[in-house]
Amino acid sequence: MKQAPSLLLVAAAALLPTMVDCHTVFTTLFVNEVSQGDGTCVRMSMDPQHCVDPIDGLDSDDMACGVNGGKAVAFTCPAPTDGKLTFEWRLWADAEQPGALDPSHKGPCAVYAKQIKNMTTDSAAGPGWVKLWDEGYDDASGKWCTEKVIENNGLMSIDIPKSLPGGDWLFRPELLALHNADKGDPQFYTGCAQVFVQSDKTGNLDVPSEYSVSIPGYVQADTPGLTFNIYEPRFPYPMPGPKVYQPAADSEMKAAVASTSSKAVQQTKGTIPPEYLIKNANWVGVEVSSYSTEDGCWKASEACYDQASECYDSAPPTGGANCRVWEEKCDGITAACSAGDFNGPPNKGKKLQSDDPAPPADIPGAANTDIEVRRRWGRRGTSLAASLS
Ligand SMILES: [Cu+2]
Repeated sequence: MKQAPSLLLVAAAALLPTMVDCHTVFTTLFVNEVSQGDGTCVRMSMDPQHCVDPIDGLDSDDMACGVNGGKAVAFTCPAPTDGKLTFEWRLWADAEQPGALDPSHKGPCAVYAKQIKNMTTDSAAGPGWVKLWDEGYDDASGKWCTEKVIENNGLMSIDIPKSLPGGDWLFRPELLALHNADKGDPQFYTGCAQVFVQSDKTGNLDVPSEYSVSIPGYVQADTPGLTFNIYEPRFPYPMPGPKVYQPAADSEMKAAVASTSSKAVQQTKGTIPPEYLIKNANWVGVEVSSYSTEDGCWKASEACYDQASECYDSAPPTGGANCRVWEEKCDGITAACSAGDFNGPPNKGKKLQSDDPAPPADIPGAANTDIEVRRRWGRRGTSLAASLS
């Protein structure tokens, strides 16, 4: 009888890592190495239990920007043309535990982008996606792209191509885990960042059809890169999706973008109010109205808690830590009202948050900067090796 419980414990312990360590979620955008804050300008699944799960179904609209990715978040982060975007992947959305991705999850990565006319009404799913960068298996280092992402503490960076017209864009980092691909279960992880590209170029990006795809629809269950057996690999790895969009090498695409106006297009929607006291993902707390009566005091207290509710309601799985900080401010107003201090609010206009949280680790350089070199000499290393042999 002594052995039975311990065997059960061993079995339970063996199950735990696959349940907990398994998946990943894109949580945080950095612009020129500055964190925009967890969840800020990021479309991610709002379900804390399942936000790290892979996309369910290659033909699902969730392939575009993940679960809940069809709905815009309130904020769109500005980024200069030619700026660097960095995407952070986490095993735990709220970083309760460290880690980006389980080492078993080997496979390629990519970043796609789509020009958006209206961030709140345009569909993320559908045509108009271009691939800005991808990487599969690197012969030189013997590493899959996902292994490099793990080494970079979940961070991957790209430069915004200079030729992209200014305005609203969705940037879509993608990881494809192939550990079960040989069993018909390729696992896609994605999400989207809402970015306003500050450029003096205007107009539509009108790329040749070979570069532009629909998501979902750009991969199928029998796409070679999705059935690839990483345990008995036959390289080169066939990268799924369209060719990478390489503006510098394709003059006809540059011509497709009008360069008429002399100054950058101004962002009018999705801006983060500069006067905010604290930010949590896509919510900001702004100071309550000043008051000098008992009635005004209680109204301010209520208005403050209303903002707290909005904060919690809008908080993605990265958490509501700053909602709690805001709630403490409301508690302060309430305490003052109870104590008969009807002139407020206390600490009027005081910032409750330092500007930007520090990055979790050194931010890697943009992965698409050497794309022109790779294109000339063999994009995935393997073709260079083949041409030399
Ligand atoms: Cu997984």
